[in-house]
Amino acid sequence: MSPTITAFERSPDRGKGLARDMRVRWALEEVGQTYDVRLLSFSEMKEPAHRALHPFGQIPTYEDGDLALFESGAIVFHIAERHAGLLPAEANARARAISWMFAALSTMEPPIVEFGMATLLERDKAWYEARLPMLEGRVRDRLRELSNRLGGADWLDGAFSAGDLMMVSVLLRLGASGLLAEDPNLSAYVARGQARPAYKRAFDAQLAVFTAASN
Ligand code: GTB
Repeated sequence: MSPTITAFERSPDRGKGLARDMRVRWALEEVGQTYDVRLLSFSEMKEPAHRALHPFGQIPTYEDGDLALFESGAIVFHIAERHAGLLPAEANARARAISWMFAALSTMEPPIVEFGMATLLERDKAWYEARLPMLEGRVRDRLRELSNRLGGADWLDGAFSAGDLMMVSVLLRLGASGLLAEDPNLSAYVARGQARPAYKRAFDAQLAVFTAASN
């Protein structure tokens, strides 16, 4: 049986692939695992039936037989552990790839989300203009450090891994800001991720949901 994930019935990003079901879809596509999607409205996400799966009433979740998971990082890690293709077999290389997953989620994503939320929700606040350079600076610092480590390599540590999948997913959130475009090396890294056939299949699938909901 295929696992079932949850996603927005109508994603606020209008199908740009920025909601966190996208990284789970991408991981499933990379390993060749078919999946079902249960679409949820914002109110359904807060109902007890969904909160039983996700304590914070969010997407994505993942159900496979007796197993129910929440948190996109835990879900992608689970998929990568259960299937070949997203984590190296050699123990040390595998541990390093997992480090990159954590780096994406706990070092890169927080300043990127904080910056994004400020530009979305705080533009009319008195403190916005004063706070923005600090938020941008934090993101730029991390991007520069990441870019230095990537250097001229295609991927963060050898072959493409779940670490790259997560890192590219997180960096994509900067798309509209122009901050990613300031770094051609990282822009090319993200473009390599987006060029993967599995990424394209996942992107098309989530876009089809938004398009259907808009018709
Ligand atoms: N840490 C959790 C994870 O990684 O799974 C975070 C999950 C999360 O934030 N889910 C969001 C959600 O369910 C959707 S992805 N929000 C509804 C709620 O909290 O009530 C976040 C998201 C939403 C919209 C855009 N966008 O429009 O660009 C991008 C990302």
